[in-house]
Amino acid sequence: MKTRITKLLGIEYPLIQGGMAWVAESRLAAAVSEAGGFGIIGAGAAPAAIVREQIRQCRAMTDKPFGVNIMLMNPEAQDIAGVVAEEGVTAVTTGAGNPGRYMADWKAAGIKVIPVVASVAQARMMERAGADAVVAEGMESGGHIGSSTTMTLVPQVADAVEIPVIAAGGIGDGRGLAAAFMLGAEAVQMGTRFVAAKESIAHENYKKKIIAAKDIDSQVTGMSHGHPVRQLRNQMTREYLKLEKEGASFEELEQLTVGALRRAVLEGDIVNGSLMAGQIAGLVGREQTCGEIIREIMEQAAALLERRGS
Ligand code: TUI
Repeated sequence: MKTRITKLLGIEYPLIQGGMAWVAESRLAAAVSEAGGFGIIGAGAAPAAIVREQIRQCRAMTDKPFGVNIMLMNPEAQDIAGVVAEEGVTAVTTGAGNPGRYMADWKAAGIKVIPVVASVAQARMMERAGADAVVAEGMESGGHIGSSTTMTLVPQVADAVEIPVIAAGGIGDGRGLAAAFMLGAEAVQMGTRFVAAKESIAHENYKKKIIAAKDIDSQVTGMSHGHPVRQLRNQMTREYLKLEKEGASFEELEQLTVGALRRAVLEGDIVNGSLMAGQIAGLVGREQTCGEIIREIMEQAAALLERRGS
């Protein structure tokens, strides 16, 4: 299953791991890359010095290509952008903003740039700015989301740009990968299934909640003030949505979510933490190694795509 993305990144399989804040540290990224996918260190809210350390740790664990995701709302984004250019990872993915101002430095350092987009307009803008590919991320995803579904977004982005498209949002097995290819994608990005991976540092409580989740167990908070975030339903999301319905201010609502992702990932706070996960959580049945996950998905997808071919 060789595509422009496997070629661009120098990887065996067209499968990249989402850059989940707090969860996607060097161990997870190295495990995904070792298994033939593309592992990504999620810089999240980390300071630049920590990101540098994570890159060096990852490099000590694998000689395969890997990348870094930069959440552009992070006040340290500029410093992290510099660290990435200095350390020279294979690719950068970006979320929650426009990476245009960093593009020239990354290109000069030979780094591939892959912005995550939630609309056709953003995809076009990133292509014009010099992006090598885009991740088209549907609202089935966990975390900060746009408003289009993967089914509608991916083919429209694939038609709108010449650069290759990676599909994300709602993909958790080989059927999802095969479907994404039918929509015009040349790789997929998966987050939720890797949160529950053996090599993920997410707290066991968080992993168990994903494994126990049903199809309708996620909720989107923050829609009213333009910051929609998908996470598993718990006391925090119920309280948030109640206050949001009553017209609470952004500042008041934010009190509930400050540090909530960290509490979920590191402390296993499943009551008041933010258990970011996509709608595909209901499909995640057990904790597996990244190698097992990737092999299973690729075998299933290959069988489906072969059957279609015949
Ligand atoms: O970034 C994400 N997902 C995320 S970031 C995140 S960290 C967080 N932590 C606590 C609370 C809230 C967030 C968790 N999940 N996905 C990629 C993505 N990027 N989706 C949508 C966008 C996006 C949004 C605006 C891309 C570009 C953009 O603006 C560009 C422009 O200038 O129009």
